[in-house]
Amino acid sequence: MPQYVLTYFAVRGRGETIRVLLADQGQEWKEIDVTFDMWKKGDLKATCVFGQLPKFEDGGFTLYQSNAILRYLARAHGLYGKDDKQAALIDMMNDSCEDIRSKYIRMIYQDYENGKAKYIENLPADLSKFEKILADNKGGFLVGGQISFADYNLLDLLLNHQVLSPGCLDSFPALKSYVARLSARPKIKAFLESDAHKSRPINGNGKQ
Ligand code: GTS
Repeated sequence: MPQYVLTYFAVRGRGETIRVLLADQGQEWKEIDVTFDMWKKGDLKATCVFGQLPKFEDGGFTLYQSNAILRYLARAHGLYGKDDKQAALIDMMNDSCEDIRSKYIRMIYQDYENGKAKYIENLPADLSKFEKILADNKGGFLVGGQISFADYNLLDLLLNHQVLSPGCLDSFPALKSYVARLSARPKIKAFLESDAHKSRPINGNGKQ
């Protein structure tokens, strides 16, 4: 039985970057899908340090907060750059991914009907920053020449945004080829084609 266990709702949500990272690193993990009915009972919530999921276990060690989980896995699997300066830059990239993810989640859960069009209109302002970063880095990743946890985060975000607004990368060639290249990594490709990925909706309210 794998010692990694991810407990989360049966959605991609904040769990999917963790899943893509684990898949690409050839790791096995167990999923515990929490239904909204189970969650509403409150027993599990009461045991979660911040009352939220995802929860991640590595043997007897338990972690919450999706970005802390990513960082933990990054340290374990060499996904945190080659030195402290690269690690700091990777943190910076991941924090910017988190800024976009927070905005996206707010729109999806609180303002989809009224806010979607405006959100899409404003999207190029955020995407253009990452376009420049990737166009400037000949290493092919956000930082340096090897994949980091921030790359998995950006990939998941870009895939979700291509569902939200299918042409959103058309004027960003570096982002477009980055998504194609990362999605074609054999283990990521297999994961993206799996039922484990396809059967989970992106978000818990069915909006995408
Ligand atoms: N900062 C946290 C993280 O990154 O893990 C946010 C976690 C969070 O918002 N979890 C939501 C939750 O547990 C689910 S989701 O937004 O990730 O889909 N909601 C249920 C609740 O009772 O708050």
